[in-house]
Amino acid sequence: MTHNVFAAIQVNLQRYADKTLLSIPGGRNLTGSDLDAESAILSAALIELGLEPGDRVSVQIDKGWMNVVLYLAVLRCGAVYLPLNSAYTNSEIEYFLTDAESKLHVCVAERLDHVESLKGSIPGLQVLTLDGETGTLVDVFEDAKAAGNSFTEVVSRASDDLASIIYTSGTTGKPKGAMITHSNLVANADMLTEAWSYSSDDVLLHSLPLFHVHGLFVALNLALMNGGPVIMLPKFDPDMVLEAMPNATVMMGVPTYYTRLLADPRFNRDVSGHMRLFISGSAPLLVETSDEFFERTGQRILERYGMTETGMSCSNPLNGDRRAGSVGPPLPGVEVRIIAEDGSELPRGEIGSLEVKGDHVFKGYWKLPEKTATEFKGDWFITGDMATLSEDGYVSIVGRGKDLIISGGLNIYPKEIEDVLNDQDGVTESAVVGVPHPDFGEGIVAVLVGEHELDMDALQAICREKLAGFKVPRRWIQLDSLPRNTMGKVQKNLLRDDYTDSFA
Ligand code: MLC
Ligand code: AMP
Repeated sequence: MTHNVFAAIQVNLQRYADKTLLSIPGGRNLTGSDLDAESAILSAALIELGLEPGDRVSVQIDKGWMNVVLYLAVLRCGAVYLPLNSAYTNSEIEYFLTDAESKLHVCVAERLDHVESLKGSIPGLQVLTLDGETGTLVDVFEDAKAAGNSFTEVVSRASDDLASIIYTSGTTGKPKGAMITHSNLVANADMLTEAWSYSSDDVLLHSLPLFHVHGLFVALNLALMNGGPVIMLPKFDPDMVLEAMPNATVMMGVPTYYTRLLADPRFNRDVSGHMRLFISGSAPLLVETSDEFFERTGQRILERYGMTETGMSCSNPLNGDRRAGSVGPPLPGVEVRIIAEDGSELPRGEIGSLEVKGDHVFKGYWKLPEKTATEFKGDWFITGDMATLSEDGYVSIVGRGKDLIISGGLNIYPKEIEDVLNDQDGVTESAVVGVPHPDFGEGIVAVLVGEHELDMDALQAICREKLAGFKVPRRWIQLDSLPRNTMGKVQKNLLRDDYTDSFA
């Protein structure tokens, strides 16, 4: 028996062969049979290019049907899918491709020259573009189709073989590749199917990016593994979302999506009344947002909790008490515990470090066995989140043990920005903090100490060159010194307090 997650998806592509499972408003509609057949053709093309099971295929492209077919084709031929945020800069991309030893990179035409220049240092790297004049992914697909090439099989995979690597940054400032196995993905989709009673009758309004766990594994995998249609929008845009909503039954999003919808007077019970489920995650959903949503629509957003390394771990119940400010009980098959600083398990109600265990927990960090070892205690994974567990088993995330900013559902590790700033002439030291932001949840403030008066515009330009746009601080402060405690550690909490109104 194969554990390839594609095999679990394919059952439904074949069961719903004539049903439209992927529709792009204004674009293509693909049935189950189209997705099965087209992923077979593209798989054949990938195999023809020399891809072997276990090879990494890195992907930095725009969202669309071809992205979905590529994802399925990579899984089908046993390769490892490595999605990359389209906002990542060339220098960020260089790190990911080199570290992952990517064998094939698929990008947009404007990135081609840069990726071609990496070929000398990444053995065997091949590059295809999504768009452009020649040598595109579409050409490769069309050539295989014209030649009648189709890989109709599914490469057998063991349960702990890798399906995907997704890079997450870390407190060291250096991104780590989370190794996600085929059985992780199947386990997580099964848990969510059960918890949310997801079925082939659900129509998913998909406006999340396809390059993170939320849009790819929680949203797309869950729908496809149930034979449920997906209405796929290129991005979150209130106009498009409101237009598509009448044809959908389930929506998933980060809290910013819901605050933006609430800011639109057209979003009311008439538009939302037929929806079965609104789900939020990736960042804390404010109680005010949850309550305002309830008042406006009569529905309580279902908040769930997870991370790249684990997929989803907790969810508020479908039926029962959806508690604002809590992420709900652990999903079926997931165990959670709250641990004190001394390593002991804390009683209910006390705040400690959240650890999780289950078949959804990833295999470890790519090429970082020591780092992996420090993040696990046996089978228990240390999430880095601070949480409480109520008497009746609800988890509430109350803070972060890790120095992390979450902006619009995207993780930003201050250390990565501080490293760039500290490298610049005249910068003595820096501290980057997240403070409340009405749209993104948190916004980034950079606090610097300099040898002289610093040119903040120049520093911002350097950040733009080296870091994805969403990581660039939006407020810049210069101080004579950073506040430190008696141990010499920078007191970021004081900086957060001082600049808390930066985006008010
Ligand atoms: C874009 N920008 C952001 C940003 N997104 N700034 C801060 N935070 C963000 N999240 C900046 C860009 O750099 C640009 O600025 C400007 O905003 C406009 O860019 P845009 O792309 O047009 O923005 P917009 O379409 O409004 O995107 C905002 C967003 C998007 C919230 C819709 O970021 C989004 O879809 N976020 C979801 C991310 C996600 O999928 N997270 C799940 C991770 S998985 P400039 O100045 O550069 O031009 C995970 C596990 C789990 O966490 O539990 O799910
Ligand atoms: P990522 O590394 O992008 O997968 O982000 C995972 C992190 O997002 C978690 O460790 C949490 O800090 C945060 N997160 C995800 N969902 C929630 C939620 N519902 N509430 C609070 N934080 C969340």
